Amino acid sequence: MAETQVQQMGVGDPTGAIQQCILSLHNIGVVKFGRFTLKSGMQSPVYFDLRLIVSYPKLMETVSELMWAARPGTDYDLVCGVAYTGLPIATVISTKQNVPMLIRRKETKGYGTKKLVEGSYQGNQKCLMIEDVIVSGSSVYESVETLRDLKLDVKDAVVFLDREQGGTANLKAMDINIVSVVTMTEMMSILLKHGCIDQVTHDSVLEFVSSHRDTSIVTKEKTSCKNGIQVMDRKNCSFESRITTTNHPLTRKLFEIMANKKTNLCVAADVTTTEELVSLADKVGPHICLLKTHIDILTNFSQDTIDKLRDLAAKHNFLLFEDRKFGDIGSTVANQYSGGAYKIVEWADLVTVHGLPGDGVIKGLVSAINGRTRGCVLVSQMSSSGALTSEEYVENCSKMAENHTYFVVGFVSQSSKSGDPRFILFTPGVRLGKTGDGLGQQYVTPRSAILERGADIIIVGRGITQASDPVAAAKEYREEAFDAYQERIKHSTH
Ligand code: 5IU
Repeated sequence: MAETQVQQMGVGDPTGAIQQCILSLHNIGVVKFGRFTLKSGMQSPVYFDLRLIVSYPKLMETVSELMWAARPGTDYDLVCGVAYTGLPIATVISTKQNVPMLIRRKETKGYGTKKLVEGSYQGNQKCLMIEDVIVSGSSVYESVETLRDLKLDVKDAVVFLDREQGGTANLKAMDINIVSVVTMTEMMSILLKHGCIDQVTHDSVLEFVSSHRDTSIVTKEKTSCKNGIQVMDRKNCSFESRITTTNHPLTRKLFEIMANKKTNLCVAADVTTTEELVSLADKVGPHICLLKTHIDILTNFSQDTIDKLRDLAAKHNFLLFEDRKFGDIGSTVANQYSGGAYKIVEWADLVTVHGLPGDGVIKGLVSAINGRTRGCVLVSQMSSSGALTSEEYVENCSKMAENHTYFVVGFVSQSSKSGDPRFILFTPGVRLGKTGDGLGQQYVTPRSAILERGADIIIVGRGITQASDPVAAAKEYREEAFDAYQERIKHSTH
C-alpha cells in the first residue's frame, strides 16, 4: 500500500524533488510525532511545524519552488502570504517570480493604520493565497474572505501539506480551489519508505487521518455580528443549520440528535439508586437528547452503573451529562475528572463547569481528556433565587467560552442575550404547574424557557421523576418544548 502510494506520487514527482524535500524537512525536525493540540482543539498524533524552515534558506527556497510549481492557475497579479509561516514562503515566491506580494495579518494592530492587509492592490486583481498547512480550511477561508472584502479576485490557494481532514472539500464549497504539494498520506509513505518512521507510527497517523476527515469550517460570517446584529442568530436558527457553525464534535452530535429525534429535552435524573437510574433512563430514553446525572447521590454506584448507562445511551441515542459543576483550580479538577470513585471522564460526554476559577479550570479538564471526545457546559447563571451570577459574570463566561470553543459546548443559563449559534443554551428550573420548591429553586414553563428566555434545551428533573407516570410526563415536556422551538424558528431563513 505504502509502496503504491509513493509510486503513484512518483508520477507527479519525476525528479524526486518532493521526496527529497520531505526527507530534509524531517531531518530538521519539521515533522513531529507525539500528542499535539491543533488550533481547533483537536488532539493529533502528528504536527507539521514548517516555521523551522526560516533557519534553512536553501530549504525555504525549495519549499517555495515546489509550492509555486503546484499553483492551480496562471497570471496572478499578486501573491498573499498568511502570517506567520506563509509570509517567508510568499516573500521568496514574490522575489523569485517577480509577483508583488500582500501580507495578511492574523489580528489588526492596535495602533497606526489598523489594516488587516499590507501592500498595494487594486480591485479585481487576481491573487494567489500561500499557506503552510490546511486542516479544516478555516484559516485559508478567513484570509480569502478578508481579501474578497477588498474586492480582490481570490479563487486559488496553494499549501505545502494537506492534512486530509476535510479542508479541500470545505474550501471547494466556498469557491476556493486549493492544491497542496503533498498530502499527509503521501508524506507518511515517503517517511516509512526511507526508514524515518516505523510502521506503527505510520499506521497511527493514517488511522488518525481516516477518523478525522470530517472537520467543518466555521465561517466568521456565520458566527459574527454585523452592525451589532448577529448574522446567524441562534434563536432564529434550526438545530440542523447550526451544525455547520461549529467544529465541536459533541455540539454537532447533539444538534444532530435533537434534529433527528425531534427532542430538546434533557432529563435531570436525580434518583438515588442505580436501579432507579437505569430504569428511568431506559423509559425516558426515547424522548430525550441528554440524560443529566448527579452521580455522587447514588448509594450504590459501581462500574455496572456506567456500563448500563452507556448501553442505554447507545440504544436510545442520547448523550450523558454529569452535572459535576467543577469549580477548582486546574490541577485539582483534572484529578476530580479522571480519578476518584467515579472516573467521570471515562463515561460522561459532557460535564458542567463553573467559570469562577478562570481559564485554568478548562485547561485542567482538557488535560485529562486523553484523546476522548468530551465537552463542557459553563454554568453562567443559576436558576435558584439569590444566585450570585451577575451580568458581568455572565459576560465573562461568554468570553471564556469564545476562547475555548474546542471544549465548551454551551451555557447553563436562565436567559441569554448571545445569538452566537455555536453555543447551546441549557435551561434548568423548568416545571409545569409549580413556581418553586421551597428551597430556592425557581420554575418557569417549557414555553417560557424557550420562547421568552431563549433556551435551546430544557432540563427537567422532578417534573418528570416525581410524576405519577414519568414516561407520560417526559412526552408532555418533550412535545411542549419542541413545539415552542419550532414556533421560535418559524420565520427562520436558515
Ligand atoms: N440545576 C438547577 N439549576 C441550575 C443548575 C443546575 O436546577 O442553575 I447550574 C440542576 C439541579 C437539578 C436539576 O439537578 O438541574 C433541576 O431539577 P428540578 O427540575 O427537579 O428542579
